[in-house]
Amino acid sequence: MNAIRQNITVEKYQNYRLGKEIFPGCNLVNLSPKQAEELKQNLWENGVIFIRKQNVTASEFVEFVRQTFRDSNLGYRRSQTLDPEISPDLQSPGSFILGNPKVLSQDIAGKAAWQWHHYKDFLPRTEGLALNSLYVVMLYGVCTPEEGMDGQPHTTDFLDMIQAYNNLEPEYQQELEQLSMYHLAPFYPSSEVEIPRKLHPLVSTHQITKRKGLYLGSDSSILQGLEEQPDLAKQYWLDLFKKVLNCTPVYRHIWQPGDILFWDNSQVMHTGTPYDATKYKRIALRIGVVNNRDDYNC
Ligand SMILES: O=C(O)CCC(=O)C(=O)O
Ligand SMILES: [Fe+2]
Repeated sequence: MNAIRQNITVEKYQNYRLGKEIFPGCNLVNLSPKQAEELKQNLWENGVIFIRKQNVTASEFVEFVRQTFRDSNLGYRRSQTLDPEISPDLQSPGSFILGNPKVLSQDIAGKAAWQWHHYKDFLPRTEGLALNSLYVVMLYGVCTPEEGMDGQPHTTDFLDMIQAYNNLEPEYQQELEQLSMYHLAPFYPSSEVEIPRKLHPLVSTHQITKRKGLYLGSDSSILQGLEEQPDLAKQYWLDLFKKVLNCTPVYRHIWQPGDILFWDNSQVMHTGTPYDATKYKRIALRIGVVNNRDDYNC
C-alpha cells in the first residue's frame, strides 16, 4: 500500500472540491445551531472541510459533535478511565487520541490508518445500520509533527470517490454498477469474535446529495462471488483501487496545530501518513459519528 502512495505528489494533484476552510476566526464552542447546519452543508458538498486555530478541550469537542450530529451512542463507546499520564483536557468518552501523546517513541496509536480506506468503523458491526449511513470522522490536531517521513509537510490524504466514479468510462461504470462487495471495519482485529461482513453495492448513491460514487471499503473488502478465493479478491481490490488512484486527484491536508478536519466517509477514502515519532509528537483527537439528523435539505 505504501508503494501506491509514494507516487502522489502535491504538485501533480490539487483537488478543488475537497478541503474547504470554513468559518475563519470562529470558536467551535460558540457556533450557533444555524452555523452547525451550515458546517454540515459544506461537509456534504465538499467531502472534506476544516476549521483552523481551535483551542478546545476533548469534552468541548465531544459536546459540539453530539449537538451537531445527534449521535446518541457517542460517549458510550470508550472506557471512562482517565489515563493519569495524559492531560484530562485531552480525554473524554467518545473521543480517541491518535499519535504518541506521552513520549517520543515509535509506539503510535492509529498507525493502522496509514493505508487507504473508507472508515465506517463500527457500521459493519452494528445491526440495523446500513453501510450507506452518513459516517463522519473529525480529527483535531492538537500537536502536529513538523514534517512527514518524506520530509514534506505532514498530511492526511483524501480521494474523491464521486469524481473517481465520474472519471470512469460509461461502459465500465455500468459494469461496476452490477457489483457488490462484502465489508468489515478496516482494522477489526481478526482474533475477536467473527463478525458477519456487510454487503454493499460498489457504486453507491450519497444519501443527501444523491451523487453516485465508488464505495471500496479497504483492501480487506471482498467482491461478491470471490468469497472463497481470498487471493483473487485481494488482487481485484488492489487493481481497481490502483486504477482509481491513477485517475483521481488527491487532496492532501497539510496539518497546522489547532486544525479540526471533518470528512464524509460516504464520498471520500483517506489515509494517514507516516512521521518520525522518535522526533516529533502528534496528538490528534478523533471522533467518529453517524449523522442522525434528518432535517437537512440540500
Ligand atoms: O492519522 C490520520 O491522519 C488518519 C486517521 C484516520 O484514518 C482515522 O482517524 O480514521
Ligand atoms: Fe481512517
